[in-house]
Amino acid sequence: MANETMLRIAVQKTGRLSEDSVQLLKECGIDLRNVKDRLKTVSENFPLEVFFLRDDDIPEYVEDGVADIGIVGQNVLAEKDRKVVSIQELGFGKCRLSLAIPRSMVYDGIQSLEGKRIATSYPKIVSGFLSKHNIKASIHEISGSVEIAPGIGLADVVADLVSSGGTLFMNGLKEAEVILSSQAVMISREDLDQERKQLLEKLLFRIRAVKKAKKSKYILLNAPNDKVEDIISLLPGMRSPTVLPLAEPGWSSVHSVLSEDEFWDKIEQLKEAGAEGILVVPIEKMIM
Ligand code: PRT
Ligand code: ZN
Repeated sequence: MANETMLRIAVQKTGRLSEDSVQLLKECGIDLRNVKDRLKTVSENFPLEVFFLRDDDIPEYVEDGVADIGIVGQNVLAEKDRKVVSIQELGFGKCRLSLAIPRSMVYDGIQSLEGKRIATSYPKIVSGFLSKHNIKASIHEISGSVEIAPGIGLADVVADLVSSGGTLFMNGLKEAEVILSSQAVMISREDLDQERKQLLEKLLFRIRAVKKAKKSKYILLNAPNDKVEDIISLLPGMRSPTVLPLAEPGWSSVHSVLSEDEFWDKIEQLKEAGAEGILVVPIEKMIM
C-alpha cells in the first residue's frame, strides 16, 4: 500500500471511548493489529491509518488536518468549539453534563444558581448555559475530581459528566439540571478532498450497517398455515416477511427482522397469534 491515499482517523488512546472506538472499526471489517501501546497503526485491509490521542486533542487535530476524521464525545466537541463537522452519532460513550448541588442545598430551579461558585472542567459550555438563562455565577475551572470541590469548600456546586450518578451520590451531591446530553460522534475536517471523502463514505456505510444490525434481531418461528396471515400482519421484515413450507403438511416457517424496541411486545403478540418454536438470533450487518 505504498502510495495509496489513506484516511486518517484519531481515536482516544486510553479511556472510556478507546475500546468501543476500536471495536467499532473492527466490526466494520477493518483489521487493526498492534493497537496496544502504539501512537498509530495502519489497517492491513482498508486504507485507514489510526492515531491514538488524548480525547481533548482530537477536535484540534482534525481541524488542523493532522487527522481527517475522529471519534470524540459531544461534550468535548462542544467545549473545544473547533471548526469540524459532526457527521454521525455512534451510540456509545453516553453521558450527560449536569449541574449538581449538595443534597442539603435548597433548589428552586435555575435561579438558585445566581451568585454561586461553580466548579467544572467545561467552562465554555457552562458559561453559555448560564448566559442563556441570564444567571450570574462564577466559574472555577478544574481539570479533574470536580465532584470533591463542594466538600473542600472550593465551590458551591459543580457541573460534571454523569452516567450512573454513583460518583455524585458518593460525594453527597444530586443532579439539578442537565446542561448537555452526550455520546461519541464521528467528526470530520471541513475540507476533505474527494478521494478521502469517498473513503469516509465507505466507512460510514459500514458503520451504519453495523449500528442498524445492533438494533435488530432476526426472528424465525413456526405456525399452522391458517395462522400465518395473522402472524405476518404483526411482522415488518426488511421488505416483507419470508414464509416457507415446513416438511410437516399444514405448517409454515416465518422469518423476519424485529427492532429491539418493539421486541418483547411483539413476541407476546406472536405467541398469542399461534406462533411456536420462536428463535431469535443476532444480526451482524444490515444493508438496506
Ligand atoms: O486521557 P484522556 O484525556 O483521553 O481521557 P479523559 O480522562 O479526559 O476522558 P475519559 O476517558 O474519562 O472520558 C472520555 C469520554 O467518555 C468523555 O469525554 C465522555 O464523552 C465519555 N463519558 C461517558 C464519560 C462518562 N461517561 C463518565 N461517566 N466521561 C467521564 N465520566 C466520569 C465523570 O467525569 C465522573 O467522574 O465518570 C464519573 C461519573 O460516572 P458515574 O457513573 O459515577 O455517574
Ligand atoms: Zn480528556
